[in-house]
Amino acid sequence: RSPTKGHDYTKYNSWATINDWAISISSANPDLISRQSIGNTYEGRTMHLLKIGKNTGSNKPAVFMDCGFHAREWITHAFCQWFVNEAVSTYGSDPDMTNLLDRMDFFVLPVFNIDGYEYTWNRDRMWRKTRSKNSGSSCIGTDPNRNFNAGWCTVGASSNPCSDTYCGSSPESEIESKNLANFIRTNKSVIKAYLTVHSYSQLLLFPYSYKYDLAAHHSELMSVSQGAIAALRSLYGTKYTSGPGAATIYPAAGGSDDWAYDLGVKYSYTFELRDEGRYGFLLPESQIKPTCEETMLAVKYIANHVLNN
Ligand code: ING
Ligand code: ZN
Repeated sequence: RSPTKGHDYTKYNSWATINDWAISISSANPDLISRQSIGNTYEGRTMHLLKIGKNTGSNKPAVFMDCGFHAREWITHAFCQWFVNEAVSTYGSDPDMTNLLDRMDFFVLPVFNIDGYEYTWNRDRMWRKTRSKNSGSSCIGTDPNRNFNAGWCTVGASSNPCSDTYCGSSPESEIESKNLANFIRTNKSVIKAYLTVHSYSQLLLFPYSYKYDLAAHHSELMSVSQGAIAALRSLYGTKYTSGPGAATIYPAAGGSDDWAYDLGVKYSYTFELRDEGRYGFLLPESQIKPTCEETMLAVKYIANHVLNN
């Protein structure tokens, strides 16, 4: 895979570098990766989705995973790149990964909020939201994780465009949210799991966040999350907590995991990667490798459960 040889997975990479990497790793692994657009961002950048899995010609169950909902959560963008590389590098040698890619597909969106990510590189490292204009306000952006149609803007979200948790003018008002939601709606017959990667706090959350009601599949979601965080912890001892969003972190409406779950994607999880606040969003590059390695174990655990149930 020479075209991707120069890519540094242990550094934070700019959007331009990630975009070039996605093209390279796809064309270097045509038997395992295909690349498609799900639409453009507000500022006109293309949201490329990678489909990773052995092409069998038949419909396989799929796991959908996105990174970079929130611009400043840089470890998440790094994790999606790591995941794709690990998948293609260990296919054929790791029996577990080989089995997963033979029998299922992973849809990976390495950067959801591309405009916001660019902004964190060029203007404001702590930017969270999208970069869309709001009518009647000089404040920019909507919180994409308050912009989905799940108890939209009822709790833990703001109707003030200047807030970091602004829910937008309506559900899916953001083109990025609409593009993602349209893809999942169109492919919901194959998408069995929805994983959205955030940072930080070391949590593995599942529905609901917009209400305190337990999800219909609460016990299974809980036991899968416990297995996943145990697998994660087995590598370096990193402690995670898992549970329903509202009770575990805070009540917040409009999240993509709650929306996907109510659409019918049973295994819907939000990761909150390292750390617990020492560095927060400014996680040092020295922690990219261990964070990604341990998180791989949790994602593989969930994927195996999906495959076997
Ligand atoms: N945390 C998430 C946030 O959007 C969350 C927590 C998960 C809220 C699921 C709603 C639904 O606030 C971070 N760090 O962004
Ligand atoms: Zn986030």
